[in-house]
Amino acid sequence: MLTNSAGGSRMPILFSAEEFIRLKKILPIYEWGLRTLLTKLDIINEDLQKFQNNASIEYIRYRIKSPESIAQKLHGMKLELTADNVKRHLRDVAGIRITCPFARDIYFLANTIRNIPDIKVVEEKDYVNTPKPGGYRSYHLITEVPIYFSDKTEKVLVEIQIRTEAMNFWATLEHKARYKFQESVPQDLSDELAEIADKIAELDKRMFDIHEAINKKGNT
Ligand code: 0O2
Repeated sequence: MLTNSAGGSRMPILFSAEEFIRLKKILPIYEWGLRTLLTKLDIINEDLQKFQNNASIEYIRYRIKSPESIAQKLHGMKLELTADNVKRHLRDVAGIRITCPFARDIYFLANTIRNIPDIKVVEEKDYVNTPKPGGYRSYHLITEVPIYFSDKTEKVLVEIQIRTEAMNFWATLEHKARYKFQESVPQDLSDELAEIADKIAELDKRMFDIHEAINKKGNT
């Protein structure tokens, strides 16, 4: 049972038994898409670190959305809870989050991903330059990953979020607040979160300036 901080509870949103079986059958392809893309990103990261002295990737996290969370999302989109709707309407069942030191690295990595030959970027959202009204900052790419079988090729969508450590700190706390208050975060808290989001962006910028100054002075 999911509960909120006010001590209340909400009815769990569940797939029917039949649709749950269908969902279980389509989830492995998301897992394979995730693994395919993670392997590519791991190799890119190893090359960057070992041979290019480039620390643009701090760390990579990934997850397959849980059936409960998938059901919540479809419900929020006012869609019937079916495996077909998952395939048709959800773009973040498989998700990868890359955390990097500075905002500049975000654009470098987005470009690197765009250049992976068999990965197609089907959608991009730049919430770094254009944050969401609540203050959320992150760069989102929806990628289409081919999965090769013995007799066919299938394509699966994998979402990649790229953000700085500071953006991640903010997003994690804000996500927690939205979950706790079931999307209705009290105004004082959301105002404070929005204010802190701007401060975090300023902090990111100043830390980058210091990083550049260190590099410059180190070279003189
Ligand atoms: P979880 O647990 O992270 O999987 P859209 O606004 O729909 O046009 P967007 O934002 O790309 O486009 O898509 P969506 O589906 O709203 O959000 C996709 C994911 O981005 C979310 O997944 C979050 O991880 C993250 N995200 C988007 N907006 C916010 C935000 O305002 N705050 C935080 N903390 N995260 C956000 P889920 O399904 O919410 O959750």
